[in-house]
Amino acid sequence: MNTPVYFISDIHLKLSLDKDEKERRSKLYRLFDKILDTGGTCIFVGDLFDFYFEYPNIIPSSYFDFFDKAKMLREKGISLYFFAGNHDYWVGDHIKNHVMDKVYLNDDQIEVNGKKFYLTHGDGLLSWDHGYRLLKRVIRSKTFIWLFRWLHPTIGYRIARIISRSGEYNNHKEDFNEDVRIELQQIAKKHFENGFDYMITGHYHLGEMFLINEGKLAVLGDWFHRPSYAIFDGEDLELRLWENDV
Ligand SMILES: [Mn+2]
Repeated sequence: MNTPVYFISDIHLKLSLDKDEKERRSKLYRLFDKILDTGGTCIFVGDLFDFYFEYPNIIPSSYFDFFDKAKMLREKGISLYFFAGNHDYWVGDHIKNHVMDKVYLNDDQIEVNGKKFYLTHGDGLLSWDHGYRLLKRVIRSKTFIWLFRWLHPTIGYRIARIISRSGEYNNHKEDFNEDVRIELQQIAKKHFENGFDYMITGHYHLGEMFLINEGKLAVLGDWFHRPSYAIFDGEDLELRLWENDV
């Protein structure tokens, strides 16, 4: 895998292209310009799209500019990897065969320059998330997907617009975030004991990095307030704010 490796998550590209959305996208595309300069690899760690469900033979039009940019990156030798999130698990042939170099539907590991990364979008990870884990099993099941395919796309995407509004901001209370930090660090510690150097997760929209023993846990931020990303330059992992860097 070529370095530097960029890790970005929770961009939540919207289905409606209003003024705010265009501005958010232009920020992302300015980061893509930077990636074109440095070369390397770009890994999307879930919730790239606010909603993505691919019906056979149909591509959501709101994401066309992104698909163009992705194509340009790949033509210039940047590899794109995609880990599915809870908003965009339902990718199909278009994403798998035409947009990304590789798609991961589950947590996975990668190794770059001898460093081992544990990668996960992070949904359903926390010990108290029992209800969500059950829901996750259902909405990712073959039966659910089969049924959803039979909904007319107009209806399917209308439902999605309503449901996916929830993922917009990290408006959790600070004591909730503190519980999340503690638990994620415990999970990361176990991975580090098992030989991983880094753990990278999205979903919690924190934009924070934690040093745990010899390992680093990056809890990526979202792209609503203060866009950020993590970068592995071949030797070490760092969290960067978009505004300081582009
Ligand atoms: Mn998520």
